[in-house]
Amino acid sequence: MTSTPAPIRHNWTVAEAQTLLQLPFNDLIFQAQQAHRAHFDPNEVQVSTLLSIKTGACPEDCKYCPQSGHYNTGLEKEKLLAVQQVLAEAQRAKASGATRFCMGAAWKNPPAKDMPYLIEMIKGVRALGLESCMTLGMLSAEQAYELAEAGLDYYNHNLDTSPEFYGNIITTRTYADRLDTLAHVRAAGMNVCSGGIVGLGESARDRAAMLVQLANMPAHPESVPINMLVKVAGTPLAEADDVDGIDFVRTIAAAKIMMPASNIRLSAGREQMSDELQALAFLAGANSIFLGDKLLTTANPGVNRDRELFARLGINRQHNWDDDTFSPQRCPVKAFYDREQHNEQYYDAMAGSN
Ligand code: SAM
Ligand code: DTB
Ligand code: SF4
Repeated sequence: MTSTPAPIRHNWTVAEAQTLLQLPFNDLIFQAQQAHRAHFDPNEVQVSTLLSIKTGACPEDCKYCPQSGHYNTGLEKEKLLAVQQVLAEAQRAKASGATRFCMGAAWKNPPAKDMPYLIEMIKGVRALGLESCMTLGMLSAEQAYELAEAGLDYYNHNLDTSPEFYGNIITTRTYADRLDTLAHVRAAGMNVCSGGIVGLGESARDRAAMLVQLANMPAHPESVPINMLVKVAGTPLAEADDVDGIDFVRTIAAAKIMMPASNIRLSAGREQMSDELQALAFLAGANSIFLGDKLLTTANPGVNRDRELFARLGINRQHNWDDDTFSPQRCPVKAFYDREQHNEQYYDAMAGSN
């Protein structure tokens, strides 16, 4: 923490957010990085792993989603996974370096008959020493309390886009429904994870308006996923225009300036991004990712690519530096250090004062 935090605001206007998005890029990134450093270690990135615990045949019609039963995406449907199967995946995620395990289900809302299994999953994940997160669709106030009571740390429920553009993307559940679920999650005492998607065909004003909705909540979501649309064949958005990478990074930077104490997650879409674009997103204040070769149903960069990227950027060095996966080929800086340590001409300035 190197700079004094600006006060946390809950009174952003859409015009202000639009102004942020239009700043000269260098000014925007500098402001975002300053906001970030006031609250976080700039070289630390939180790592979560996702698992789809119930896949496909969703009654909702979200136009971006491969799991909606309204579109034919060729996805293999799966009923709710057995608790032991979920916990085996959680164990694997922990071994790969994740600290949070996020379980997603393609439901309108969780069926009452499945609540006991969900509760067992939460308890099992926490017993492994992982934070727990779920995204199960809409929740009633009672369901939110039941999940919180079981120990659920985070609930993810995205606003996805602006209130004005929302009806172009989803017709089976309203914006107000989403805000209600988020209020139930907050009232039950869980951490809120809520963000949206860039690339749905929305305007810059819509991106600004979505960020204002998130930033003007009585408390900012602790976690704000910013997804880049993953275009899936069979969905109505399969042929959507590509998102400009710089505009995507601008959205992350504005989110960070408006919600400086929140973790901004560089979420879906990383598989299609260059390492350089991801590095810019981290510079803009993104400090959380999903690790593992799959998101819910689509591809994510593998663990090795991410470890290599983290090594190149010096991210989470203290967690991973001694890991075997940092081979000399993958991490030239470490290779140089290892080699030069045995060279008597080499002076290691980091090693101390003598
Ligand atoms: N069914 C639950 C719900 O909608 O609340 C939880 C799972 S849903 C897949 C979680 C979020 O993933 C969505 O709100 C959306 O923001 C994101 N998402 C889904 N499909 C996506 C895609 N193709 N590209 C980017 N993000 C996507
Ligand atoms: C979020 O905002 N993104 C994640 C998580 N929350 C649940 C999901 C991304 C899903 C991408 C499409 C898929 O893999 O099915
Ligand atoms: Fe269902 Fe969630 Fe996909 Fe919408 S985003 S179709 S609610 S799984």
